[in-house]
This record gives sequence, structure tokens and C-alpha cells, in this order.
Amino acid sequence: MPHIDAERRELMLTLAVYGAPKVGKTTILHCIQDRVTPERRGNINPFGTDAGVARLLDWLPLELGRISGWQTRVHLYAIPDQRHADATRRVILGDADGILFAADAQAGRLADNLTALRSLRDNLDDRDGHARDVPMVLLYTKHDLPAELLLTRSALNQELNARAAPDFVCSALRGEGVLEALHSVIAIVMRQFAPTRRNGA
Ligand SMILES: Nc1nc2c(ncn2[C@@H]2O[C@H](COP(=O)(O)OP(=O)(O)O)[C@@H](O)[C@H]2O)c(=O)[nH]1
Ligand SMILES: [Mg+2]
Repeated sequence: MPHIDAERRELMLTLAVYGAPKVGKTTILHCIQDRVTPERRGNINPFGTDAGVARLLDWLPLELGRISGWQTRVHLYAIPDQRHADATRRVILGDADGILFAADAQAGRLADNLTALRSLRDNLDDRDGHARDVPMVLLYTKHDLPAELLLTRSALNQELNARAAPDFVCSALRGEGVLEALHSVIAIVMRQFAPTRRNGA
């Protein structure tokens, strides 16, 4: 559920970029930072490195302006799927309104993608073992690499996208497909939020 300030008509969405190590999560945030006008975004803030420990997360704040009369902000986080970030991951995912699942399109990384997807589901489970239903889109990244290294989009969907969520073929290095995926997940979250908006605030 987005954070709402009804009096000021402000909305704050939490989105998480999730995926296996080295899949390109940080590059995705840089890609978005580079393509959004500076008035509409902050800077990427890395947490963890300054303290001399492994990176815990990257955070990019975005200002979407007014959507249906609501001043809308996004906090976009990239969280590593690594043990040292367990607690951080649980907190961010517990708060997430939407997820961008980044999968490396290279055939050789399929097992890592599947492991990350399983750990995402585990992290979304509440204490009763029910998976929280968070809107998700999939980004099949690194599509700039030679085709013989890559799985096809339909093979990736078959392996990773049982629920037929929106999927995007991307290259974060070239800036292809990433903003489309971001817009898509924001649109889904805003649609889900619309009935609450009408009834309440
Ligand atoms: N060819 C290619 N390489 C990428 C792409 N996105 C990320 N990389 C590379 O993959 C490596 C890991 O990227 P990074 O963003 O640090 O991954 P993270 O661990 O998921 O945050 C780096 O060497 C990136 O340059 C992409 O779209 N295409
Ligand atoms: Mg990273």
C-alpha cells in the first residue's frame, strides 16, 4: 500500500529492483537516473560502501509530479540477493508496492535467475507463509549481448514468468526497455490504488 498524505494529496510508492548478483540492478538504476530529467529525480545513494562493508542497497528517489491530482514520488531501491543484505531486503520488500524483477537473459544465468525468483517469493512470504501479492514486471536484461548467448523471450517467460506478468526485453547499458518497464509497474500500482483513492482520501 503506498504511503499517503491525504491532506497534502501526496503519494509515495516503494519499488524494488530485485534479481541475482551481477544481473545489472545497479546499472538499471543508473540507466533510469541518466534518462530522467534532473528536476524529476535525486541522485543514486549507495548504502553500505562508506561504512567499509559490502553494498547493502542503492536508492534512487523519483518525482513523478501530479497524477490524478496526487503529487507522486517513487523510492526505487536495488537490493542484492546476497546473505549480507538479508535484513535490508526483508524491510524493503515488506514495504514494496511493486517489483521489477531483473533476469539476465544469458542462458548460462538461468539457474541464478531461478534461485533469485525463489528467494524473492520467500522474502515476500508473511509469517503465516502466505506470499504477499505484489505487482511485478520482468526485465530480461543484457539483450545487447550476442544472440547465441541468450535465451529467447518465450523461453525466459516459460521458465520465469508462470503468472504472465508484463515482460520487457532490456539493455540497461544501452538504455533500452528499462523506462518502459518502470512505467508499466507504476501504472499497475496506480491502478490498484485507484479504488482506495476514490473511497477514502
Ligand atoms: N552487456 C551488458 N552488460 C550489463 C548490462 N547491465 C549490466 N551489465 C554489466 O553486468 C555487470 C553487473 O552489473 P551491476 O549493475 O553491478 O549488477 P548488480 O550486481 O545486479 O547490481 C557489470 O559489469 C555491468 O556493466 C546490460 O544491459 N548489458
Ligand atoms: Mg548492485
